Amino acid sequence: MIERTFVMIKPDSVVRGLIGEVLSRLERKGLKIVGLRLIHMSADEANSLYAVHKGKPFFNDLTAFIRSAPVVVMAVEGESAVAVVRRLIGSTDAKEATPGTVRGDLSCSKSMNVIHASDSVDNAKMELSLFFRDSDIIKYKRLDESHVC
Ligand code: FUP
Repeated sequence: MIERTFVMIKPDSVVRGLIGEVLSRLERKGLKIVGLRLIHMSADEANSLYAVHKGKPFFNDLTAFIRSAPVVVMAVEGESAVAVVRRLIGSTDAKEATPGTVRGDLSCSKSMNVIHASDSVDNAKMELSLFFRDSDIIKYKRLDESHVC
């Protein structure tokens, strides 16, 4: 089943010059970028994106970090895209993330962990709606679509 998920390249990756590296990993996996913007997240957007963590000890640091530099927000499509991207990015604490994953290869931090991706189809819908209107999503065919999944 083709799914659409929300992916964000976090401020640490942007200021480390890793946008291309992270995008490339998604593209090479066969995932299709159907929405893409470089933004400075507003306080309201940060609070909404991380609403599930409100009240936790790391919430204020998390929202401050996510607004400390630009982020790249993306809509990403592919076969079982939600689970595929989650496996590709690795576990939250990058120290423990499996080598070969984005976090496992590019970070050692639990907070500055390079990338965010939705953990369910429902959360993907909600997170995408914070940053993209339906009309922002671009439909096109990748030439390798019949070969990668
Ligand atoms: P993930 O889905 O892997 O991004 O992880 P969570 O939704 O559990 O956490 C969201 C973000 O909160 C993480 F990417 C980093 C931050 N966080 C901390 O800074 N400390 C924690 O103990 C847990 C999460």
